[in-house]
Amino acid sequence: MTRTHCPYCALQCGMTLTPSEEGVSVTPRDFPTNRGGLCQKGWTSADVLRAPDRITRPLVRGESGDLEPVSWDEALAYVAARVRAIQAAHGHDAVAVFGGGGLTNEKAYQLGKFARVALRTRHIDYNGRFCMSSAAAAGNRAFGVDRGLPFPLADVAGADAVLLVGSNVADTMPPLVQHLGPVRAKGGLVVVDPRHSATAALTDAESTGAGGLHLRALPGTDQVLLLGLLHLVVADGLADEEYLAARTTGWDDVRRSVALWWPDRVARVTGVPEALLRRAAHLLADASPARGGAGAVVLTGRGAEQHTDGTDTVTAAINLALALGLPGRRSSGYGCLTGQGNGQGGREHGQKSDQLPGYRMIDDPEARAHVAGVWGVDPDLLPGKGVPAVELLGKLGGEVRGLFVHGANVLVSAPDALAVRRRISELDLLVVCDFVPGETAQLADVVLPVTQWAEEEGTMTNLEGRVLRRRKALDPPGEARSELDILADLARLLDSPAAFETDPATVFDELARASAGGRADYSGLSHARLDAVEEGLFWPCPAGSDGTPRMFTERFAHPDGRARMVATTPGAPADDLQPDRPVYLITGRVLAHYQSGAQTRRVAALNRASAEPFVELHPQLARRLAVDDGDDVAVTSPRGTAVARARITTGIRPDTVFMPFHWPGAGMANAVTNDATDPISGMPEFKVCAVSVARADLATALHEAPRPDTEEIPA
Ligand SMILES: Nc1nc2c(c(=O)[nH]1)N[C@H]1C(S)=C(S)[C@@H](COP(=O)(O)OP(=O)(O)OC[C@H]3O[C@@H](n4cnc5c(=O)[nH]c(N)nc54)[C@H](O)[C@@H]3O)O[C@H]1N2
Ligand SMILES: Nc1nc2c(c(=O)[nH]1)N[C@H]1C(S)=C(S)[C@@H](COP(=O)(O)OP(=O)(O)OC[C@H]3O[C@@H](n4cnc5c(=O)[nH]c(N)nc54)[C@H](O)[C@@H]3O)O[C@H]1N2
Ligand code: SF4
Ligand SMILES: [Mo]
Repeated sequence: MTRTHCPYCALQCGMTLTPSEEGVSVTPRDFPTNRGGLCQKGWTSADVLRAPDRITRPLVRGESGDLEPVSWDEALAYVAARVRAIQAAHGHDAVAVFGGGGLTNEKAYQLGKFARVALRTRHIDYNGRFCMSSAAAAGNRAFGVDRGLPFPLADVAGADAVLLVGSNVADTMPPLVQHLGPVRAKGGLVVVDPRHSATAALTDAESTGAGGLHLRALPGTDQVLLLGLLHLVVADGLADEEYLAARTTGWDDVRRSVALWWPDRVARVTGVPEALLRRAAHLLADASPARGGAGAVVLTGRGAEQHTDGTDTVTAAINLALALGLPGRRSSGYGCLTGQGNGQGGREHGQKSDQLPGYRMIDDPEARAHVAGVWGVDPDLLPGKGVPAVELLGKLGGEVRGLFVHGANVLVSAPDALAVRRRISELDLLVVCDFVPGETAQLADVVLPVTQWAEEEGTMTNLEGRVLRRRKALDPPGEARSELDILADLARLLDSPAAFETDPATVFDELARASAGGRADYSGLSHARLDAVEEGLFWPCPAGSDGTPRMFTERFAHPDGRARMVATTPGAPADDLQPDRPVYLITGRVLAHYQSGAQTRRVAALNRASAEPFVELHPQLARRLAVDDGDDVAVTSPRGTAVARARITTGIRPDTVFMPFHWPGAGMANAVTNDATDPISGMPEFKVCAVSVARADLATALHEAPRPDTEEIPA
């Protein structure tokens, strides 16, 4: 019996693995986030361990153009030789690394070190840029530190009201819904979503008895809505002036800036009736401890964040929370619901283009000296700042000639993915480490097979900032190896001036030293210490500390101890409605599939639950387009077209269609999405762009729909 955690999302539900005939079987385990619950993906997660097309040998593209099995020595020697040749011709920065928020802390740390000292490239970034970067930027700006939830998830259950902006937890983190139970029973749940999502449905009176509020805002208007709520807080005298004076700076500016956003104007921009805005503002204010309530929590998800003004939208959410005096108070605060399994830890240990381990900035001389000291290299050898993910993908085939991919499937998940496919095919070298032949691996020159969650030791940091142990239950199949071994071998072949450890506990100890004194301080943690506690430990955890479940109770992380309020101005979608593209496309997730689907599309039970992509559209729009339920519908932008079956529902606004992004091929949502990014965080605007929508049989005459073909890979 092995006690570990689910391989997928940031809830990191506790599970026990028991040896079985097929390998291991999964049973849920009581852990503070899931309390014995698991979603369908967690229940079936062991199926991916035995995926029939699992990669078990290193593959190199041969003369025939096919990927052919070779020995590890051959594969790694080939990679090292190609890297040397590219760097000799084009410089160190011509080789780039693209990481992932699913990697363990140990792997994320080692990948950042590998890029900086073995490849000596400034070009490293990761898929967390698609996911967490706007909330991280806003958290750093306001609080001086970014931890998704600065309090344990269970605290939410003690609140009277929860405002959930652009998050569909009922599908994306089902066991989390338990923590909302008491709030729903009091009628305190407020959900902002253009769709009547499974989470919005939790506010239905029939579902709870009490009922909450669903604010069905126009896509991309969350910031206006939040400024409108803050306007009402000011106008109705609901702000916690004592807290604002004692614990924040910038309130005067922010107060003045929301004067413009009176309710009637906000109602016109967002489409949310004035009466609902007033009820939401008062519900939150009455729940705040300052006004005698049990607590109020403001949470954001990707619906609010994946916009070109995402950082400012999160800032507006934080300003609202601060005005009500919530952060650092009991059962109260602001939090962002981090998405990937190690979306939190993945952003702390050096995968970001501008950061070194422990959340240190790579252009800070003191930070460079500290980390270079741990690595045993000269600080001048470390490269400078790179560029965020979308910009990095834009350089492929140009300035960047070689790419290592660890834990992302950008051919399906990146915005404007057809353009990414074109650029990737221009590379001189693409090396993909993965355990299944995802769409990106299928294009690679070299595919290196790696271990999966249940085959490895390590740590993950969940959405609460809780560091927990991933444990090994079985051996990997064939010749699959840990990325820690692969990186160490490659570093040696590239004559790295620093040594690379391969034992996860030893790598963790090194990470802990590198993080010491940084914003995300892990120096008091070790595998042994984490093994001795049942429920993990929260960072910051400097040596001698027992960790920090609740942050900001006394002070914020800025040097003056105060939170910084910054006035913001809402932006419009970068690709806004046009006469010939009169509908908004929004994108997101379904319960049964995870991200690019590389893992979950390999699980039969999940394919049965959710077999194919679809387009959700309102009956009014469907009637106008002569579309029946189940018809193929083409959704088109200047980037490309996606064709998928119509699902007609009154749950969506008539001016908006929704598509999940889990599938490649004709129905790939990211053929259509826009790669414009937030200027502060670099996060792309996945959540909104303007499209034309038509029945596919009528549309193909108008647009030559580009249909990315899927290439075969040898088993
Ligand atoms: N089943 C499943 N669970 C997952 C994942 C998965 O792929 N599948 N991925 C994990 C990861 S990495 C992440 S980041 C999280 C994401 O978790 P969520 O943020 O909950 O997921 P999404 O479905 O991307 O977006 C949430 C909602 O935003 C709405 N939305 C779209 N546009 C807007 C808008 O302009 N404003 C507002 N307010 N809402 C809008 C959508 O209708 C959708 O219901 O889920 C994690 N859990
Ligand atoms: N249209 C649209 N697009 C989106 C989003 C959206 O809401 N709408 N959401 C975005 C978000 S929030 C995210 S997080 C991204 C995620 O999108 P991706 O980055 O594509 O994420 P995954 O599909 O999880 O891809 C992970 C890949 O890494 C492999 N893998 C898993 N663990 C490991 C490991 O330990 N080592 C290695 N080497 N490989 C591993 C898996 O098999 C898989 O092939 O998608 C983004 N794309
Ligand atoms: S909610 Fe997330 S962590 Fe929990 S079982 Fe589902 S995918 Fe796994
Ligand atoms: Mo994500």
